[in-house]
Amino acid sequence: MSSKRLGIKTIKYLSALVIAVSLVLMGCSAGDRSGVDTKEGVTSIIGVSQANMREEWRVALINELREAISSSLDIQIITSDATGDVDKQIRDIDNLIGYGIDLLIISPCDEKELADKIKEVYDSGIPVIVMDRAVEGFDYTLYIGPDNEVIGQQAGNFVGGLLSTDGGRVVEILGRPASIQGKERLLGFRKALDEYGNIETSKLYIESETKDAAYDITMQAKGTIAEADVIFSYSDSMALGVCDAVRELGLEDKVMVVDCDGFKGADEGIDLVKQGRLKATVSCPIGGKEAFDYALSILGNESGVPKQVILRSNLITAENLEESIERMNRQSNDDGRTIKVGYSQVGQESNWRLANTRSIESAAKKFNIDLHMEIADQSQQKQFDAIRKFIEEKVDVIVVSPVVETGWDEVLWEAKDAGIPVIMSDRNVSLEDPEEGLTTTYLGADFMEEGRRAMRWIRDNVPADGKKLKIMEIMGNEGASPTEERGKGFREILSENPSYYIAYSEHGDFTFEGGQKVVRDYLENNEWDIDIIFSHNDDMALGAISELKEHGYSPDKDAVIVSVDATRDAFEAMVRKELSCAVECNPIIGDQLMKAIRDLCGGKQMPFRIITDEKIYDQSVAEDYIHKRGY
Ligand code: GYE
Repeated sequence: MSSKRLGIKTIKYLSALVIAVSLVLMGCSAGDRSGVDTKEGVTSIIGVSQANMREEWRVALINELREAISSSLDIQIITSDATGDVDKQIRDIDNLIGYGIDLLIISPCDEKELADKIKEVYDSGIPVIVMDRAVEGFDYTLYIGPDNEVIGQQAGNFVGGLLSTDGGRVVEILGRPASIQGKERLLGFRKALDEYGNIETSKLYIESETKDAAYDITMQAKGTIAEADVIFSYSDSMALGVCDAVRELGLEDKVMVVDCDGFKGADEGIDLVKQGRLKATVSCPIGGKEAFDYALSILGNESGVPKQVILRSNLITAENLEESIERMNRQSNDDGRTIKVGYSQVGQESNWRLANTRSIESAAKKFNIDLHMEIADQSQQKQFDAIRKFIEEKVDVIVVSPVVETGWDEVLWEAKDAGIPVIMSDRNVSLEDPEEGLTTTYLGADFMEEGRRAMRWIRDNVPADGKKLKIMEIMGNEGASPTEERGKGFREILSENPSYYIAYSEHGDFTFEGGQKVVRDYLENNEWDIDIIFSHNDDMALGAISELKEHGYSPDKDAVIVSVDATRDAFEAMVRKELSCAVECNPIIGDQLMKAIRDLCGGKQMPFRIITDEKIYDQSVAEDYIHKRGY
């Protein structure tokens, strides 16, 4: 199969050239600090581009950053307020760069409009932490923010629970159009409410998501409001307008109001719950302290900085108000004591897994963790047995890398009843009721994105030339989250590219032998007519390569082979021109995991998810990187 492939190196070189030229032309070259009145001893300047300073929580973000930085004499921040204007935010960013900042923290006015600018800064070599609203793609250093759909689900679950016995009427107050985060919260709210029967919903639309607009619409809709049991609004500012109108209408004792945001200011979510005017609020975590901590790690070139940190939101009611406030303000007070951890590891099925185990074992020593690891040889029953053993041993924390996604509720309830927190590492689980808090956090990769990257590389580097190219998919073990999600991500991009299709798809269970068997079985019943192999991991790809050569075929010529993991063996196969492309899935997550465990035991609230940073490599760059590979 001949193909005129533009490798990643060529694309990167061209884009870097364009960036460099544009930065110079736009006078946006890395600035000097002559314009900045830096304090004595300042070694790094962090630029903060805030979308606006009109919304309380954005002011709170700046205050959290300032408070965090106040203890660091060698760091200075320069903040800018875009006043909600995209063009001004772009100018603000150029000005901050002109001051010679070493790192940019940005909360974008509009994540779509700012995506190119953020990429431009990131590509220029200045680290970028994006907050609150994630831009499309991954062209930034780190994203820290909430999961707005989960925030809506938490509100929906609460309202559903309120009305589950006798049913009821729910009125939604929403913007027309709703903001991005509003849409995501409504999606989660409705998904959760749909789980409850006998609840009627109606919608009141407002032109702007403000207190006054919410007040006006609530007053105008007096009849509807008088019939309602619950009014839902997805922001504190709208909720205040609703609460004022409900009070004006004399309906406070009849109608409950539930919202999202849960900010700490006067007449904001937490205060309104305290006043008894909100039945519940779901907090939207701000993340200023987390952003600063990670900024220090990035400026210090520390390894293991994740790609995304999805902060945890909490349902706050009058009943749990004090505890919620205490938990939100609690910082990790890690006393350095030895922490006993029970780790249930999937198995030893691949080089990736062996590297993952080594990373966890070495990190445990670094972080004073007493690690008890049990290898399950890809058996879920063995994992159940290990978890029950850890419970008996009264470990402080249980960590699980689950062989499959489902079937974990019972044993996780046993851990919860024993008061032992459970962290999901590398792979995640699918629980019957995710609300129950059976797992504390998930630390691992975005497998969907890995699948998308594989198919995007094929689309961009394996031209169909008018033909329909046949793909063989070699999948991991059935039911494992990397198998399910890599397959989904791959198919998402495949569906946009009709010149390619999956002609054959079989499980290879992430092992070398499994990859060999898939190719052998195919050849027993078919002539080799596959154009592309997409393998869910390197071991199966290398097994497929071995089998093809056994049958006299030439990998990369008789089939372009794309794999996931990017282990050293994969790089060697790319240097040999046998493997074409390797999508990275980083197993070296030991340090991040042990830091999360120490934070957890120190009392700090864990994020929902910590997603690792990953790249993609092909033959054009394999020689450049092979000597730098950590696994
Ligand atoms: O891709 C594979 C290992 O769970 C991400 O499991 C991990 C996968 C990895 O066997 O090599």
